[in-house]
Amino acid sequence: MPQVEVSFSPDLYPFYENEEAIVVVIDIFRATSAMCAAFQNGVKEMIPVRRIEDALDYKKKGYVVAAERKGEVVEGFQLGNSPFHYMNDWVKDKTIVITTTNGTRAISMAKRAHEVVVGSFLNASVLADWLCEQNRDVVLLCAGWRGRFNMEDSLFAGCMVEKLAESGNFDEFSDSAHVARQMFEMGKSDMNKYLIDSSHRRRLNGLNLEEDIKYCLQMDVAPVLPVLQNGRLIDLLKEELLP
Ligand code: 3SL
Repeated sequence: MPQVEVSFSPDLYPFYENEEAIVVVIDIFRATSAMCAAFQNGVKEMIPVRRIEDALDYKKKGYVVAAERKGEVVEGFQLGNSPFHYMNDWVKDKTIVITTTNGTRAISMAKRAHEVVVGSFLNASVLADWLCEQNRDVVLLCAGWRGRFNMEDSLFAGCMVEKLAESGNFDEFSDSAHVARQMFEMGKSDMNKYLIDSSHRRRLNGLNLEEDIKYCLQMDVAPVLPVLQNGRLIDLLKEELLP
């Protein structure tokens, strides 16, 4: 039976890299939550890029481009990293290029894996159900903050470990998975309270983004499955429904 590991930071990822595994990229505040919100609101595909320069090249070609650094929209770009930026009709059926501080870096690091999928509390159950059907090793990759551990991504990793363990489809859980699950056990009854002192939360609060935080901590409000195919994220659930 397949195994589950947690990479608590992208800088640890080389130790967990496994080309046969599915990698779940996690950036709860806010990149992967914003991506799920975008697909839930009808975005057709998203092209994650690592550098602002790459984003600028796409912008020159006429693409809609989202760019975030230090929690703020980068000057000269239309969109940033707030889930609320994607909650309007004009994003429907659009291709959106996106670069963020940590989230798109983690996606880019994982691209050699068998499959790369975006995870957040917003799509937790759909994601867990899909992972259970795949019968493959899973690496939960926390985007963290500039290479460092963060609480919110690790908490979500624990949520996934709990769901996968309860399914009975996975039998090997590494130490990293056990620790993440213990965090989720401690925090799940009130995640908002558990994360009250987390560093990125304080950073976002300083930018008056408390509403973003509350939104990102909701369970299953965006049941989508953003999967990386040929450098583009598409919603696999929507694709499967197409005739
Ligand atoms: O690091 C990232 O990719 C972002 O999610 C950071 S922020 O929430 O936009 O500050």
